Amino acid sequence: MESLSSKMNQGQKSNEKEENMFETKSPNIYTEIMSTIPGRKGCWPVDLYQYEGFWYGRYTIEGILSTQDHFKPQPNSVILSSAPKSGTTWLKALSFSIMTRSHFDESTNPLLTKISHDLVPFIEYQFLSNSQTLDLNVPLSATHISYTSLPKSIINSGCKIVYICRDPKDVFVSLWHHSQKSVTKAREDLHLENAFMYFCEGLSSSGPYWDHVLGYWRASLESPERILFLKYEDLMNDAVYWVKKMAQFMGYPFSFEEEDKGVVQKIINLCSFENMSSLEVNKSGIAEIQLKDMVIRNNIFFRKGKIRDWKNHLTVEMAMQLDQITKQKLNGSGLTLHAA
Ligand code: PAP
Repeated sequence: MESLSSKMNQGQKSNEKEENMFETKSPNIYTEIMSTIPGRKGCWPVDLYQYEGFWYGRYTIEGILSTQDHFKPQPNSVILSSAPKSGTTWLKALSFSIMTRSHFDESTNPLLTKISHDLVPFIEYQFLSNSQTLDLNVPLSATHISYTSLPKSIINSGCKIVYICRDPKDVFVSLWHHSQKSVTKAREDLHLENAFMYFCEGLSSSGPYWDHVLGYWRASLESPERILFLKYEDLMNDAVYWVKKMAQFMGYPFSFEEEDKGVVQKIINLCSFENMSSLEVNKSGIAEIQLKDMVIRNNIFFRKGKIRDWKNHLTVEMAMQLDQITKQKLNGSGLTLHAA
């Protein structure tokens, strides 16, 4: 980790072959397979295709196929997983800060000049992006892939997974806003009511949302030492407890001395929505990682960062309908997904 700071600052990528997690970077061979996969066009800004029971954009599926064939985690890798709009950007920032805190403080952290998505790559997009290798000095990566479609190498390696979920009502509202300023083609004509219908049907990126959550929930019950299951709302309500829990789980526990010095709170403050969304890089920056030459503006990942913003967008009937689906889907699982 000695070279981490200079590498981050210079934006260099390692050339050492053994550091390359991937054997190849060519998703083109999967294009043919895509033609056999059922799709639903014209709903969201990105047309969705169903793969192993979950809906994804076409490039995501090509990335998943390639990842399933080639991804090789390091034994100490930590994979951050979520369905979109559940708290991914925040989880990446917190995890990165926890792991690298002996190298950076709150005034030197690379998060001050890079969005967390550029520091913690998605494994399924790595093959599609312009970058050749991952900087593996920080053994962190992320994914929106469902538990059942994760590369076997992740399951078999026993590397740790941190999963985050969120009240589906807030996920939906966040997703809908995202669709209005999408990285591909904004869908200003996508009315909230129509998007709501698709979401309830399970038709959303990495959806059905509930199935995505349940896959990781059940796996976390079976292997709690391997999968830490978090809720956005818990993290918001008691960040100190959950950040300490994350650090412990990831193998980077805070020492008493660090706790006395307020390191936990400093990380929480650094990664807070208020701080992150006020940084120039996140207000007007463009993500370095490029997917098929799409230009991704960092500010699309920062909107309100609040619990229960759904109250400003959903009718009482819509909220009840979504809660009813959530109740039915999670019935008997021991999991609840409401903001307390
Ligand atoms: P992604 O899966 O596409 O990367 P993700 O980060 O999961 O997106 O979701 C974005 C949501 O997280 C936004 O929620 P909102 O639309 O309800 O506001 C965004 O504002 C919120 N978010 C981003 N960063 C933070 C943060 N540091 N703390 C809390 N919430 C955050």
